[in-house]
Amino acid sequence: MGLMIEGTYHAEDPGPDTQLDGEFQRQRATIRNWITADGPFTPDAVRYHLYAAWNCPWAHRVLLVLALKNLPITVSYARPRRTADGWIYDAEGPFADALMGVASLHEVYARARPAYTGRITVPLLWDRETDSAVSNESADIVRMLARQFPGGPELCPPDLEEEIDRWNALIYARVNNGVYRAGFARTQEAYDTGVTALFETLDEIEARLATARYLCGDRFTEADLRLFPTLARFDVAYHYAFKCNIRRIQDYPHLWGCAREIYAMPGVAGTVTPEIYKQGYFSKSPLRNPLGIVPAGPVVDWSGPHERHLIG
Ligand SMILES: N[C@@H](CCC(=O)N[C@@H](CS)C(=O)NCC(=O)O)C(=O)O
Repeated sequence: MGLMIEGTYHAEDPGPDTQLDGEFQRQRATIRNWITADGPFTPDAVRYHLYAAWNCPWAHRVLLVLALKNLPITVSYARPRRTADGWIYDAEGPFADALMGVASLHEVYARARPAYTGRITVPLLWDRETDSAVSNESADIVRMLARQFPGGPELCPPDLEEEIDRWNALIYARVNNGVYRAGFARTQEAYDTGVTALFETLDEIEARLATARYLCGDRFTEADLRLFPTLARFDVAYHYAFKCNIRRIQDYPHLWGCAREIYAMPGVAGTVTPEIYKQGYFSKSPLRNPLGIVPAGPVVDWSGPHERHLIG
């Protein structure tokens, strides 16, 4: 995987963005348009196409919204293992790009922004009508789809917005991105900081979910949705590949119950792909897994009663 500089793709791997103190810092997304009733990007689902990857947790947030709201937005899934060309597509099959037929995602970025500088990331929401990119920031995409399209649970009710944003900020920094802070750390200190914050926050969420059915009370919201992709990958991937191994999610009764309740919601199971998570997270990486060998286990059983209706 490489980097695009002023519209030209450079295949050299810049590695994860790491500060001098060895701590991982995720780059900010720069394509930040919104879908609004007055346009130019109007809430008409058939206009849009999503560039995603099954293993990417940020793309997973968006896939969850599409599933829960049953939105007819089409999706191209990149191959789970990135190459020197970054996220790539086959000519046909489940990892083909049916919209443009590109071989790699950087071609789509070049079409969207001929002078683009930055990383080539999924998710990327594309508008067929104007032949342009709407957004490559999953937090924005989730919020705009939640707010601008009808159907499914009300993910961000105005009266809970402040509380949702509070949970989102905490969970993004210490859990969603927290696993990467542990996994991509280049010093013992940076790892210790990341892993400690991660498990402190999981403990805090566990305590919350012991007395409330969902993070914000009795309604399932965007905050729970954004927690889910990390829970879904944790025991099969982060626990091993990112050394997030103080506990597993299955060791937390309430977090695990919450994960299974969300898994059982309509359409969600179809977005969870543990074998692909392993392919992605155990890709060949000079720092973390030089031989690229994918472990056989563990098997995580998502079935079984979650009993979350008994809480709160
Ligand atoms: N801010 C972005 C982050 C997306 C992101 O970092 N995606 C990763 C995959 S999990 C990616 O495509 N990385 C490619 C790279 O950094 O070169 C979002 O949340 O939408």
